[in-house]
Amino acid sequence: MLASRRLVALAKFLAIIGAFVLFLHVGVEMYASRHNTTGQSIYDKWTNALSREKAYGGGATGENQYAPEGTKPVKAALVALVRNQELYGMRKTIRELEDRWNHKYNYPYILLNDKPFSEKFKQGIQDLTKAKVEFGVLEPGTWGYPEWVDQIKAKEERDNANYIKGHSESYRFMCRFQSGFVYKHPLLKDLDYYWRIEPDVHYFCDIDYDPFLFMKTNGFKYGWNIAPTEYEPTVRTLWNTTENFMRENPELIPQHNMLDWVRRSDGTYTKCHFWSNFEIVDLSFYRSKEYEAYFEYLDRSGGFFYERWGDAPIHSIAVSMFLKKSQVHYFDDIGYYHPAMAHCPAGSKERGKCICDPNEGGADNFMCAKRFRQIS
Ligand SMILES: Nc1nc2c(ncn2[C@@H]2O[C@H](COP(=O)(O)OP(=O)(O)O)[C@@H](O)[C@H]2O)c(=O)[nH]1
Ligand SMILES: [Mg+2]
Repeated sequence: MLASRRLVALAKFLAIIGAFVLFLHVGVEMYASRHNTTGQSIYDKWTNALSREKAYGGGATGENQYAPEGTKPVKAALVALVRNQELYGMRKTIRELEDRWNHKYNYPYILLNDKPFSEKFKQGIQDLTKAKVEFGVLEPGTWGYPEWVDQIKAKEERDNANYIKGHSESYRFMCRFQSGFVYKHPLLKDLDYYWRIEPDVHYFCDIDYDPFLFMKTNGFKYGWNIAPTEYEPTVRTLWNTTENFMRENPELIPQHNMLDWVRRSDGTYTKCHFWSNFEIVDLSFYRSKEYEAYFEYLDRSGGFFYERWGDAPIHSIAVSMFLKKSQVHYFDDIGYYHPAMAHCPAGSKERGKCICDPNEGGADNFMCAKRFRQIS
């Protein structure tokens, strides 16, 4: 009798424990789905990840299509303009990019310099990767002043400039090169896409797919990651010059464009720009007659030297004039840092094993990122 009472008590105790465990499990599930910032269920995320793996080359390890020596699914490369003295900054960038992504994909690197690379630099980079690395010197005429620029006036601007890099002549050569010449360099002539990289940047998350193939498959022309506003004193007449260009070349501006991103309803310039130290681009965009005409027009005006026009606002205004929003992709899943600003993807713990704190990666909340999401 006593034994059977004890048995009943034990059964009740076990039932209570069982109910408690069940309750706890349901609670955890609810909490997890409520705190899933991507708004997807765990199942959705899993199936999306799987289909993305297949469509964009994820899980490519060991497949020939990404063998170091072989041709890749996309004619593409990681491209940097860099100086010999930036070897260790460049090594940091490439080490991280290899660890986070390229050890599986083996896309080649193309490094360019206005001076010949030292043997130490070349060896120091090639040691980091089994992918092909090519080193190139810039073509004559692509670094320096065009003949029509008044160099005395340019020097006056540098001497009086009160903004970051305002005193630098080489910085202006760099911005002009990145705006109108990098994609014409002979080492890039067979490329369809490039991913621009720089020394001393960070990639916070694993990237488990091929962004080049992703661009190609979706017909994207321009991919970006951080979008700040430009500092006014560096672009004092850029918008006026652009308005003149549009007025004089209306046939080059398609009706479906993205101008609302850079132009307010009252016609003024938002100064929104894609931070071009990270950009993944279908190079046919830069090689188009529209882009070329715009670059020529700006270059003729001398604003690279009489002000300090950056390649970022120029690329960005060109994107806004000539592309549709559906051709422009926000790589908000790529965690990225360039000195001064960072983007940490939402849901960074679950996605891509990021090492950044999404609460600190404020770039997603920048006015220009929001404006991009709002425009159609
Ligand atoms: N070869 C070479 N590369 C340069 C020169 N100036 C800048 N760069 C490169 O151009 C890119 C942008 O320059 P950076 O100083 O990072 O400009 P910021 O990102 O606007 O602050 C980096 O990859 C630099 O290594 C230069 O005079 N020569
Ligand atoms: Mg930089």
